[in-house]
Amino acid sequence: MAVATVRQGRIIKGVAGKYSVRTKDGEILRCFARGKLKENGALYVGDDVNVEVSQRDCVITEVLPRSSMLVRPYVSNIDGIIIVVSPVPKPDFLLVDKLIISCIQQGIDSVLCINKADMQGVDELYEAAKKEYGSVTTVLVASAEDGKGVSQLKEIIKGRYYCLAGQSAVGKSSLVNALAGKNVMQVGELGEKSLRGKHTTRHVEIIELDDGTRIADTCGFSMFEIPLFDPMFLSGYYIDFDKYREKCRFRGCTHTVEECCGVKEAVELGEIPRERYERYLKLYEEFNKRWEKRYG
Ligand SMILES: Nc1nc2c(ncn2[C@@H]2O[C@H](COP(=O)(O)OP(=O)(O)OP(=O)(O)O)[C@@H](O)[C@H]2O)c(=O)[nH]1
Ligand SMILES: [Mg+2]
Ligand SMILES: [Zn+2]
Repeated sequence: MAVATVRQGRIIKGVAGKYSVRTKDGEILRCFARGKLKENGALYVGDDVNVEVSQRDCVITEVLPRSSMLVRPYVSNIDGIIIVVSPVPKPDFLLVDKLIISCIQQGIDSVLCINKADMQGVDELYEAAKKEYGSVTTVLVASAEDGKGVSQLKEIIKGRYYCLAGQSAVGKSSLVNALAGKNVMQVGELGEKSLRGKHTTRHVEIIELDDGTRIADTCGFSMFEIPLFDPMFLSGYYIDFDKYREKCRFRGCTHTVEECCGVKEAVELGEIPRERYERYLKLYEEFNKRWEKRYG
């Protein structure tokens, strides 16, 4: 009987129960997963894994500890997220808020990329994004179409491992192609009726750039729930609220119904954008409802 050897590598692609694992010396192994690891959600693109290699097949037997992990998109061990929005489809800043919260939770970086700089409406979108997120993350404008901002983005993520995230058809795969300087990912079209995108990318895949940077292209999404925690702690993930917190009268102020709240005062003074604060209230409400129902 053939003896299996154990090799280590990183999952760079996963489609329908088959995984591509890249070993340290650059070989790509086509693998299946063993037993429990077959279950949905047990393996992530980006996972470092042990693979049993025999003459017959390659089987992933073990996942090594992860440094970070996201459920939307489904990736692990990333250093940061490139959050992509564009004038069309219509940007969803609540989704951006949630992605930034995920980054802070996971202790990873974020960059907000306004794509389709060649389109109308991008200046207004940049102004709005800069106002809302300028003190929270890096905001930059790019165009996968004409290359604007692509080298700046490449510089920000240089030598690290980032994933792209955002709605369908904002141009994530197009940006991957622009960053790679060649067409590695398939690009879709805008759905004519809804302008909501067609979900062209249906799997997660890691692309390695010529400077060693790695990026994961991911599937577009518009709905996403952050894993639940006590809503009391939600505002802690709004780092732009930090400097106003000390003016709150109550310790543990949630900045919702309390009197004498530094955050609410900052909203009134226009120092915290009202739209961002109102989305915070909405998310707080959502969390509260889920929290109350947490035991079923
Ligand atoms: N005008 C303009 N169009 C762009 C730009 N980048 C992407 N697009 C177009 O936007 C559409 C969607 O692009 P994709 O790259 O497939 O979008 P995606 O975010 O990967 O979409 P999913 O895979 O469905 O999540 C395509 O028609 C692209 O040609 C850009 O910078 N400018
Ligand atoms: Mg795509
Ligand atoms: Zn407060």
